[in-house]
Amino acid sequence: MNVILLGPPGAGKGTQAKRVAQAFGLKHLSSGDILRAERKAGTELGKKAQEFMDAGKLVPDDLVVSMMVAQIDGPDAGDGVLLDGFPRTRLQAEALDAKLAGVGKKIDRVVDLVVADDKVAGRLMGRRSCSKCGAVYHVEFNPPKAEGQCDNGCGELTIRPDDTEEVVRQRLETYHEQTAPLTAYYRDKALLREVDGAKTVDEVAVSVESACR
Ligand code: G5P
Ligand code: MG
Repeated sequence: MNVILLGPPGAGKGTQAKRVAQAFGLKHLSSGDILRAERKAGTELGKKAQEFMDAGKLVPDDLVVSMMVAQIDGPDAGDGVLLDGFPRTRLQAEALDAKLAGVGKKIDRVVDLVVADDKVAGRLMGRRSCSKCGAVYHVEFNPPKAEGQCDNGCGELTIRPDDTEEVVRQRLETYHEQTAPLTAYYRDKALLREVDGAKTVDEVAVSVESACR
């Protein structure tokens, strides 16, 4: 099974993707996490992506498509992939369809996490992330056991550099202009299932898992 998790910045894609991937034995592929790892490693791709990410704009399609296609095709794809943050444009969605069709596969489900802009902004301002294990927390909604420390013993939690008020505003604008239209693309293919993402993490997880079945 191959699943796409759609939704605005801060909708909970990463949080839910970790759970769903484990529940269904899927490989979790987050384009944002992969780009951040490229930046950390100082690769050419990471350097090219940096200015777009810091400005809340999309990294150019050609760079992201080749990066993601290489991962989808990897030997460890398991029972399928769970795509988080990809595709984000019509061109990326079409490139993904073409890639999967070429290897006799397809997208089986697209789950859209629906959360209003004012709510996601509050989530992003309070998000704390572990740069070592990738765990994601929120100071109020999903706090770590010890303030500022990862529950998995990795040490200090960090604030993502694109979680500032100005960049969050730009990320939301980018989402509405370029990514939200993908819901129509997948609705037309009868793949889209909408989930109310404005509840607790556990409540949303139940709805996402049932939308995947
Ligand atoms: P990313 O990394 O893909 P975004 O902006 O799409 O970034 P982000 O910020 O990672 O998405 P998320 O994964 O949807 O958000 O949300 P999350 O991290 O799980 O949760 C956010 C907060 O809410 C956390 O504090 C969490 O605890 C809390 N929370 C989560 N779920 C719930 C819930 O159910 N209830 C409650 N109450 N709270 C919850 O992309 C970053 C950049 O990389 C580039 C772009 O520049 C982009 O801006 N990029 C791409 N560019 C081009 N094409 C692509 N395909 C690209 N992918 C990435
Ligand atoms: Mg994420």
